[in-house]
Amino acid sequence: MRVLGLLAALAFLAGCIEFSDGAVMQASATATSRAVAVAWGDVADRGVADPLVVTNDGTVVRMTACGSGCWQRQETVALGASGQSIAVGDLDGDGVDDVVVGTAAGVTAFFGGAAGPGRAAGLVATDSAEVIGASEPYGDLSGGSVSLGDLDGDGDLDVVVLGTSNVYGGPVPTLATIAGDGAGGFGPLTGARNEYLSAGSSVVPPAVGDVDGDGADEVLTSEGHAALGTSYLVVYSGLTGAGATSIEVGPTAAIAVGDLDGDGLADVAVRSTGWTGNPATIAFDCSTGTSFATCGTPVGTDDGSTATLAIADMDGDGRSDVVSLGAGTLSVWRGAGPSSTHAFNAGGRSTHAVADAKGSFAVEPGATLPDVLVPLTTDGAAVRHLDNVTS
Ligand SMILES: [Ca+2]
Ligand SMILES: [Ca+2]
Ligand SMILES: [Ca+2]
Ligand SMILES: [Ca+2]
Repeated sequence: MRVLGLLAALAFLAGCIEFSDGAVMQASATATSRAVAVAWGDVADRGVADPLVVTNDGTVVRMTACGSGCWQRQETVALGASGQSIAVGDLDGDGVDDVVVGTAAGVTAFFGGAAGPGRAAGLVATDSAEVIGASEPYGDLSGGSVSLGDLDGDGDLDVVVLGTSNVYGGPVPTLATIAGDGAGGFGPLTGARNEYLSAGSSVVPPAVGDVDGDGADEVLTSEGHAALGTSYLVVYSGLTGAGATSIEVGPTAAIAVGDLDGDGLADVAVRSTGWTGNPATIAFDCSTGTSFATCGTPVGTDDGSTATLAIADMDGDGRSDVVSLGAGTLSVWRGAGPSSTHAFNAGGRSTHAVADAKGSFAVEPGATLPDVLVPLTTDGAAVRHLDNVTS
């Protein structure tokens, strides 16, 4: 029995996270339309997270499965400007997913719902609210990146925007934080972090998580000036907006937040595009509550310069895994779990080629074996569905 158990354990550890290529979904009938951002959300209160695709020609499209692996356009909402980013969460407290969409002209929330009197199911243009408008800190802030988290710890989701402002002969990278009131309204955040980042900054989309366990989320950014040739992971307090430089992470980076070591505190995976003479690397840094400590070394590195990152449990074993997309390859570093306090041991790297990948992706929420959506560079706002067939 003991031998069989050991063999079973070895087989488990040696296993890969496997994907099968699902259908390519076309979010637009227009050939020149391109998918620029994707997410999953149960915005129609169906009990199923549907793919949501943001397009460069100003739409957000909800796709639904139509059998035998096909996908159909269920609804299309006009944004009024080129789409750039999307985040999903319940913003009005009705238990149904809502979305925040960033465009070249601003940031708007669309509230999800089932079909009802005078209202279609899902996202509808009339059931929406401007997130940053009149109260916008810096004029015409675009929504290049949007994230949701509870920055002030009051239980309601707040909004983090990394966009651009047309000031000082801009565009200038600008970080802004906006309070959600839990009822679909938005306003100034106590302790807001609103600032221009230096022109020429290398900035990546912020991640949001509670790294110190105080019940309020922090905002984690990677910032650096081209002249420095490097970047720093900066952690901003959601409560006060105060920033602290934590880790030098190399030139430009992608960051993801999640609990790598199982202690309940949000940890961070950071991807650098390469120090001088060195290849691109991913580093795992685990929160100790007051600082970060290196907590594992990934086996192998991807080789893309446009990689994005996520932390999610991809094989349903209850341990966080790290997902990266770069140079047409989706990589998953399977978390083997903590071996000691603040240690994340990657259990090996699984890879899956994704032809024509554009560089971002979205992991299905709530699934034991989450599927992945990858925007493609091809016609008709194409998005590849990757079916998680890990066994
Ligand atoms: Ca809602
Ligand atoms: Ca809040
Ligand atoms: Ca916190
Ligand atoms: Ca896992």
